[in-house]
Formats: sequence, structure tokens, C-alpha cells
Amino acid sequence: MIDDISAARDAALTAIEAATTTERVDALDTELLGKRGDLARLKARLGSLATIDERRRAGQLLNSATEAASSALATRRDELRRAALDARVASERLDLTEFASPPQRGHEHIVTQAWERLEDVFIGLGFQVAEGPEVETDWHNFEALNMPISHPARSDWDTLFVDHGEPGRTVLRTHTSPVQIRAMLAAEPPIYIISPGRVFRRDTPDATHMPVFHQIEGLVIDRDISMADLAGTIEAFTTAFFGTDFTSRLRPSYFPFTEPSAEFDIRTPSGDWLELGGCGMVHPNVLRAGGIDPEQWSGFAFGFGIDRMAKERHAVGDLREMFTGDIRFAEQF
Ligand code: FA5
Repeated sequence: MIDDISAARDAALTAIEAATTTERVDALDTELLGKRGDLARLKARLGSLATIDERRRAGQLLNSATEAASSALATRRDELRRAALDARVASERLDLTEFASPPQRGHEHIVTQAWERLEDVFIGLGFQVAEGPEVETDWHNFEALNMPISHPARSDWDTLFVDHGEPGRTVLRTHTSPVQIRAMLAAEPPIYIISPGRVFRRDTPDATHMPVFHQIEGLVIDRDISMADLAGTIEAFTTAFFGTDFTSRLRPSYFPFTEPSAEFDIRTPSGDWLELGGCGMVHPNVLRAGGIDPEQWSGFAFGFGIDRMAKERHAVGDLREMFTGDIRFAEQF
């Protein structure tokens, strides 16, 4: 009897394990646990056992076999249901990836590209990058740069004023040159800095002018610096930035904060000359305003228009095209 129960139990568990459909599990449920099932038949034979002890042992074994079969049926039913559900979910899943275009990486605007490239070129020449505020005091933007309040050269910069403090004394910086003063006041010479940034003027937009544009300032203060150092630096920069199809020239000019002063022009491969910026030897009054003794130190400074450099590098016809925000324009570069 004991052996029969064990055998019936093992056969039941093997059959349940082998069931591959829920219908088969339902059929096994009736077959094994139903009134005419194997286990029920064994139960009917319990009465034929000789002793109470034998009956008790066989009864316990039969109960545990019934429980094992019933829990195996429940487990198998669950497994099969879950597998059926997974198969349905998988078959009904919509794969939309083929309809979506792959994500595209953007890139920097050509002015930012030029800005970063300029930094790279000058860092390679040994310069450090300095920063200054876009809202400036009249003193940093003009006065310390050798343009006292009555100086006629102030009108060369069509200044935008900020309504702050004493009227007319706070400006949107018209050039990056005030960073020269800030750099001199912040550190002892030797100074080798560049400072790229945004500047503002009441200029009417045209092919080469914008009211908001970008400049890069350069300042070198050291012992025995001469105009030859300035020319050499500008030449090295022109080839590094534009390549060897471009040439540059320095043309005598006037700025209140440099003496002598020059205009820096480049010749494009098409043969046109384009003014990129001003430069010159730092005026002694500017050195003094920056707390530097002009008897001991000398230096040069320059200020170039970054937007015009980007325009030339990419042969863009009109500066205004660069700031329309039209993605079709930006994507070309
Ligand atoms: C200056 O702003 C001087 N601070 C440059 C300087 C620095 C001279 C250090 C000496 C020593 P200027 O106003 O010429 O100079 O402007 C310099 C350059 O900025 C111009 O050559 C041009 O390339 C660019 N620029 C000027 N105005 C505009 C504008 N409205 N739109 C775009 N670029 C401009």
C-alpha cells in the first residue's frame, strides 16, 4: 500500500510537470484528485489495512500526496497562464523604432565655434582666459581707458546706458577693452590674457554690423614689449586661425587707449580686405589707471570682432544671416 501511494504520487507529479496546456492541467485535476482518481481509489483501500497504525500511516501519506498533487497543479496552471500572457504581450507589442528617425546631435553655432577656436589658439601661444562683466561702469569702459567724460572719442562707441545709479555712469560695455583694466588691477605683471565676450552698441544691423556682437580682447604686459611683438603675435594668430590662404596687415589708426595704434585687416582668398579689429601699444595713462608703472612695464593690446571672423572663415555673405535662428543656416557648418 505504502509503495502504491508513493508510486501514484510520483506518477501524478511527473504528469503535472509534463502538462503543456491549461486544458491538460484541468483534465489532470479531475483524473488525479476526482472521485474516480488514482488517489481516491487508494483512499478506498485504506479500510482493508490490518492495523490502525498502518491505516494512520497510509492515511497521512495519502493526504500529503494529495496536497503535493494539488499544489503542483496550481503552480503549473500559474506558469502556463503567465507564459500565455507573455506570448500575447510579445505578439501584440508595437515596435515603432523603424518609424522614428535616429536622434541627431546638434553642434555649436559658428560664433561659439570661432570663440572656442580662438581660445585654443591663444592658449597655445601661452595666454590665459579672463572674464569681465557685460554691464560696466563708465570708468572701466571709458575713463580708465584714457577717455575722460568730455573726450570726443567716446562718440565712436554708440553707447547703450543702463538705468542704474548715477545717470549715464553705467553702460552695456561697448567693447571688451574694460577687461584690460580689470586684469591689470587683479594681477601683477607679467600679464598675458585674452578675454572673449559679448558687447553692445547702438549700431544698425547691416552686412558687417550687429548691435550685439562679440569681441576678443588681448593684453600683454611685460618688460621690453614692443610693436614687433604685437605684429608677430597677430601674424601667428592669423595663420593659426584662418590658414595660409589669408594674409594680414596693420594699418595706422587711432584709439585713445593705445599709442601707437593700428587697425588689423585680413585679406580673404577672394582678395578683399576686411577690418577685424584694433590694436596698439598700451597707453601709459591706461597702465597707470591699472596700477602699473609705465617706466618699468610696457605692453600691447588688441580687440577683434569674433562674428566677423566666423563670417569670413565660413564665407557667409551677411552677418545678419548668422543671427536669424534659422536651423537650416546653422546646420550647414
Ligand atoms: C574697439 O572696440 C577697440 N576696443 C579695439 C581695440 C582693443 C583697439 C585694444 C586697441 C587695443 P572697434 O570699435 O574698431 O575697436 O571694434 C573692434 C572690432 O569689432 C571691429 O574691427 C570689428 O571687427 C568689430 N565690430 C565693431 N563693431 C561691430 C558691429 N556692430 N558688429 C560686428 N562687429 C563689430
